[in-house]
Amino acid sequence: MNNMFSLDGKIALVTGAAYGIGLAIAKALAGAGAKIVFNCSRQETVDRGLKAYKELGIDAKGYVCDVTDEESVKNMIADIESNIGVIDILVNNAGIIKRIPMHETSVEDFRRVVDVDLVAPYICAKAVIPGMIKKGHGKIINICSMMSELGRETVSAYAAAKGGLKMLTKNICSEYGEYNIQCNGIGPGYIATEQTAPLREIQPDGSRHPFDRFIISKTPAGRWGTPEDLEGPAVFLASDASNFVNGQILYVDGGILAYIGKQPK
Ligand code: NAP
Ligand code: GCO
Repeated sequence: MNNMFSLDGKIALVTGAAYGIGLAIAKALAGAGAKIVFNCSRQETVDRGLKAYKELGIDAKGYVCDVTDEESVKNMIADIESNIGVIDILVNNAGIIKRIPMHETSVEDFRRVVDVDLVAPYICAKAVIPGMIKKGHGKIINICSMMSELGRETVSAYAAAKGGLKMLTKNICSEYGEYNIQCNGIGPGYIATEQTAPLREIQPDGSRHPFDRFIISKTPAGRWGTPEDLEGPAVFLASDASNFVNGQILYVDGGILAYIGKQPK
């Protein structure tokens, strides 16, 4: 039974995996046997990641590479292929968010979010697919969001990108399923990471942030998720256990998307 979740001998590239969700996913893939490669756009973040992997006893290789820069991504993939091996698993995790009312968002800011959260997963998938086709199999996991399904004030670019990423996932499945490549998404709910820290800040009077209380009331599990909540789903989607699962988004949200919300008292 355990064997179907084994990633022994597999090579996994997890983008933006220095901390938070990416680090937890990479840690889980390493625990199942995979060799971990990750990248961030800045050296200081790569160094932070290398320190975290060392503390976890994981021998990971880190690259400085901006995922929106196609040349840089191609060079990184070529280097991985010649020095480590052909990538079996790509996790498109690197992402950014800008919380600005849409009518005040500059076109530059909107484009940057779409570039990192949607165009970059296309660039990275495009770069690994030829190797996966030659190897005869591949797993691509796109980190989507609640905003792949829902909107809310101030996150128009992020919602547009993550909604697009859901459809890119289905299209990669449609185009490359015949090559034994499975492309699925993970849609994390509200996860306690640095990206969401401003939404959980304790108020000057010591009370919880209104958004924090709002999310807990919207989540049947009654809590924020943790990066570790994503570990099992990631191993499942990276392993042979999911070989006939393709084009799906697995929402790991404590039930948010299933729930209409509490009735007012
Ligand atoms: P995060 O703060 O969004 O971390 C992002 C990581 O991506 C950092 O290591 C960052 O390093 C890297 N990165 C950003 N832009 C990059 C670029 N252009 N090229 C390469 N690397 C880049 O962490 P997180 O909260 O764990 O989120 C991870 C993913 O999950 C994101 O896609 C996010 O949208 C998604 N997500 C998060 C939540 C949540 O509640 N936290 C929920 C759903 C989905 P550098 O700054 O050095 O580049
Ligand atoms: C926000 C949040 C979200 C989450 C996540 C939800 O401001 O609403 O940052 O977008 O990070 O993606 O799944």
